Amino acid sequence: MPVEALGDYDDNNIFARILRGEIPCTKVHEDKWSLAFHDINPQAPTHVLVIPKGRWRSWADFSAQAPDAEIAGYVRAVGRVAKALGLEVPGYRLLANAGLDAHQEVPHLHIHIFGGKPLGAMLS
Ligand code: IU
Repeated sequence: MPVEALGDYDDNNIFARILRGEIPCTKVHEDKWSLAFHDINPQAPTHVLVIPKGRWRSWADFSAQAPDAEIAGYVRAVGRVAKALGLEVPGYRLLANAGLDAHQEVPHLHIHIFGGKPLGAMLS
């Protein structure tokens, strides 16, 4: 089910639990600001999620309220992960679902990295 209207951050959402090490993940990168791991239900040959370590529900609160250093650290991490996955030259797609209409399911900001095949046009 997609998340409902924005509310308080839920410290028990699945990605918060992954960040605390309570639930395992297949980690591909970790730094001061971010954690990246393979999506459990991949929609492309490479499908990785990059999440910030801060308590942000979605792109909406993160982009408006996160300190500049955290935004820079997280955004740079997404690029580094895509490059480390070997996707920079063939190309890749980034996606961040924010809120109900976008069908955001986990209420902790995550950017999807898709790649590993020609992805075709988006949105219909
Ligand atoms: P969305 O943008 O919130 O719709 O995407 C959530 C993603 O989180 C989705 O691709 C799930 O497969 C993925 N995911 C995961 O990798 N591990 C989990 O334990 C759960 C969801 I729950």
